[in-house]
Amino acid sequence: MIYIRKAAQVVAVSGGTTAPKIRDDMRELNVIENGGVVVEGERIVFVGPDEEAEAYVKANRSQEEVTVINAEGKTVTPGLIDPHTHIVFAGSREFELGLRLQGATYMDILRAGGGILYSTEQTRKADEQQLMEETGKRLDRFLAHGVTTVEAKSGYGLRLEDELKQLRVARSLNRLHPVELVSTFMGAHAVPPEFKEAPEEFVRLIVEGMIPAVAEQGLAEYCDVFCEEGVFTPDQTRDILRAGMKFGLKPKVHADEIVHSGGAELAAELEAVSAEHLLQASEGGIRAMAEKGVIAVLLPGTAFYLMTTPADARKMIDAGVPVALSTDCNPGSSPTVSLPFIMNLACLTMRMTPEEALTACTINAAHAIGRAERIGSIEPGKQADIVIFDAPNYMFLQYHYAVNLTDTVIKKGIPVIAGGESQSIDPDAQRTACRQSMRFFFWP
Ligand code: IZC
Ligand code: ZN
Repeated sequence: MIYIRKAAQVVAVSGGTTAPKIRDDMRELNVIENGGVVVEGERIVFVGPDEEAEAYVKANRSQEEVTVINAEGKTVTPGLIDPHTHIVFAGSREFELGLRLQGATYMDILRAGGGILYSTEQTRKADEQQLMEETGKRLDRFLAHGVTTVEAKSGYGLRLEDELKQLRVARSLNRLHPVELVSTFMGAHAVPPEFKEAPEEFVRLIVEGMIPAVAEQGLAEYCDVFCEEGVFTPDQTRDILRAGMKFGLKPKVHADEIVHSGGAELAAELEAVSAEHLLQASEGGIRAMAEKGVIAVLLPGTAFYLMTTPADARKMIDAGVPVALSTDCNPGSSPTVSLPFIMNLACLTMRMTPEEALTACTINAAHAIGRAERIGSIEPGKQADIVIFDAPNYMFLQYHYAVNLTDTVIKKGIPVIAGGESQSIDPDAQRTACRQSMRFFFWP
């Protein structure tokens, strides 16, 4: 049993398990001042005022069996959830920053064979071991920033064997690393050079070859498409996502990021789980998303890094669209793992309130990856994914920018980071070769 005692605030973010929070409900965090949380095994069993938590502990266990975590002066939140990442890749693209500073756009670089296509070359060359090591390091850093679950998209293979390789790496890391991964097949991330003159052929390969193989091997839950001018058209996106749906892969769309192409409307038409980016989404698209309950996954870090204007979060929230936030962690347009920094940006560049930002990184993000029954809030019965921040209240997270205030992280009832340091829970579990270069690989 773990007893988190005397927290300055326990921010439960409760009340959003059955449906994502929208409008004013996004500001309802259900904060308990001087709160306590009790965890038994993998589950949260009590949350409330600290005196009641203490009474619960006394009534249910003898003192010796209880690990007490003193949270005086600190703030307890649900583990942060990142519902949109491209973390399984090899190599890096730091040289693109210089090109962009000289005036090249993200799309110029992609059209010239760089960008996603450069990362594809690197990822195709890498074996699973190398991808495990590079991705594992990123997961360590996510965890150190209070992120306990991430979605992970494929899309740097762009041919069957390498798409499967990326998805297998995500599956292995999900088993080995404390951070939980939720996989999305994104073979439609770019058209690879070998299909440059025949993009329709590539779409056919995705529909007839890749989707059935991914589904048959149970390697993904979602299917995503980069629906963008010069990448995949709305018609191609529709064909790919419909094919995915036939095989049980739930649809997501990279929509209206660089130009308006009707991605938000298409997401609504398909009743997609989420539409992501949405910088150029139309009013009609936003209304349609609200009607169909499509979650907007907004990525203000990408707008910041590409030096563009972010999505109109206020318009979406006012229209009743459920909003979630994400890093978009990827080697080109958003090389970061700091979801707390994304909350800063959400407030400062999109005028979301601190309350909305936290909701967007917890329960609404859980809905965007189909995990809201289990994670995203601190409520009895939910999995104990909990972060303690060195902050006297939740507003500190949005106020202190680009500072990592993560103090303690509990994943599935196990403290994996304490006092900002990683904890080796199971020293015996050092066997697998990939663990050697990683700080965390102890998952029992
Ligand atoms: O590698 O550039 N936008 N896909 C769509 C990305 C960014 C990832 C990348
Ligand atoms: Zn993306």
